[in-house]
Amino acid sequence: MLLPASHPLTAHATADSRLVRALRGDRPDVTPVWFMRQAGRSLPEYREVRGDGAMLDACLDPAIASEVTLQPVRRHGVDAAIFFSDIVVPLALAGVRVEIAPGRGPVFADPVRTGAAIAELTRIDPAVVAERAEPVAEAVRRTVALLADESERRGEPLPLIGFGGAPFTLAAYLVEGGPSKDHLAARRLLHEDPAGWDALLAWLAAVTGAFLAVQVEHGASAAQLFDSWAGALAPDDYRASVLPASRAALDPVRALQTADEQRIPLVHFGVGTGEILHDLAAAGVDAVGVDYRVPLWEASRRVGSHLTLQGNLDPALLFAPAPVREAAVARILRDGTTARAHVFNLGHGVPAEASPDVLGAIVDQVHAWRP
Ligand code: 1CP
Repeated sequence: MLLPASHPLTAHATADSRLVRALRGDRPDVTPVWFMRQAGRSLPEYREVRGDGAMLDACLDPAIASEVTLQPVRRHGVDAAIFFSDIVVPLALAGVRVEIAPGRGPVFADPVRTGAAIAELTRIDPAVVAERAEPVAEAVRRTVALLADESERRGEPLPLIGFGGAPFTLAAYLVEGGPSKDHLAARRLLHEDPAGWDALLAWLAAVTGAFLAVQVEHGASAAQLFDSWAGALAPDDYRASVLPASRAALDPVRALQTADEQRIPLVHFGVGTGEILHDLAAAGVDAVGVDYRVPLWEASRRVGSHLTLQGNLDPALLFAPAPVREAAVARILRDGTTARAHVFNLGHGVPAEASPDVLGAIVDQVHAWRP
């Protein structure tokens, strides 16, 4: 499908942004940097805008979602915004009963653990996600307009990153009914009812794929698939029972093309995925997000030289003395030169307790660095 000529990759020159260039394999003079979970939790201005309302209501309020998305861009000077939303938003749009419990995460009223529950869920047509996604579309449009103003002020194009949860990570919550440590309920279902599992993952792929596509159609210039908990799987199980659904989740974005025939850069990230980095790459993406457990030089060897790497400062280092943190950032920048291109990030999300000043200092250090 052809995107309108007003899409930022064409109209706002986000194709020339440091982030999009690096994701496509270029090495801009300045290494791009953004932080997973940069919006929200760690910022006092977020807590002010959010108030006491429910998290999912905030995600579906275009004024709140767009403002919160911009906050870290203004404060830290990062090279991209990531859309303020949550991986379970498309499930809520599909009519699944889900809430985000404060301090806990997504909680489902009706865990999906049996063949009957899977059959009932998958009767919902994933097309309803796109039909009900107007608040998401409007939030993206507003965000892109705010980013255009901010780009003008900074003299640097600023892309919006859209995102979605990968089918396995969504299943890890949906089958368990909420957050869990080892995602045993989902891993058990995979082996207990392989046919039901495949049906569930195919449905989740369609739902999250629709959510990703809406964000890109309305102005996101890149998209990241978060398979946060894929590291809990044995590599053979990941390849046989999960990877095909993750690839399918990205298909709706892969099918999009800008008016000047550009594809949308795709990133695939998971935690504890050292053993399956090569498989994450095989989902058909431009970049692989690496957590902090594997140094980038080793990740380059595992992924191959045809992809960009994103990562991978241990979030715990945000609390280290400045010289220790600076040495770690410098090492990651050096290790990043072993990949075809590098996008600096943390190895997982910004912890709620992180100091905003430390994030700003990291942005300055990355921007000042030259290979
Ligand atoms: O009220 C609040 O502020 C709730 C905290 C919160 C926020 C700010 C949650 C609950 N989600 C979010 C926003 C969010 N979630 C974003 C946009 C903000 C940004 O990145 O800057 C994104 C990208 C996510 C994605 C997300 N949600 C992931 C994948 C990334 C990751 O951290 O691994 C996952 C696993 C979730 C589930 C989730 N949502 C919220 C929490 C606390 C959790 C994790 C629960 C758990 O530990 O299992």
